[in-house]
Amino acid sequence: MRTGLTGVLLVLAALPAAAEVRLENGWVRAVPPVSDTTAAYGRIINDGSVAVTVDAASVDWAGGAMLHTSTEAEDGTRSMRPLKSVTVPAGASVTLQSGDKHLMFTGVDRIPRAGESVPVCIRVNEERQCTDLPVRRSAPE
Ligand SMILES: [Cu+2]
Repeated sequence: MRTGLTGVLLVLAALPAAAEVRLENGWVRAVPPVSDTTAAYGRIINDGSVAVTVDAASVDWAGGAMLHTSTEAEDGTRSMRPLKSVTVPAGASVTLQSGDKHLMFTGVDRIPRAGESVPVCIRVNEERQCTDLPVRRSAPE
């Protein structure tokens, strides 16, 4: 019995655990209520020993959630485009920030207000990971 349990624990330990991935300083931007899109930012940290891929996002308070990146053309105009995935190497991090990679939410039914917190899920190595993020007007210091 005891040996069996140890075996199971060893197998679990060998899996690339999504729990080793965390979002530091995550936040959702508070936007005017006339808007129906907003974005989330933060630093995805991979404390594990294998690279992880984030390839989807989902929330229950918006029609769409996706990974986006923002690029600046030579004439200074900015545009956003969907990103298929973001890979975070083992022991490294990727920062989602304004003007760069971010989580984009479209078709938001009710724009979350500053001071609230809303659940945001990302798919890390095929596994959904959810966390409550604070809604703020600007990035945390
Ligand atoms: Cu975007």
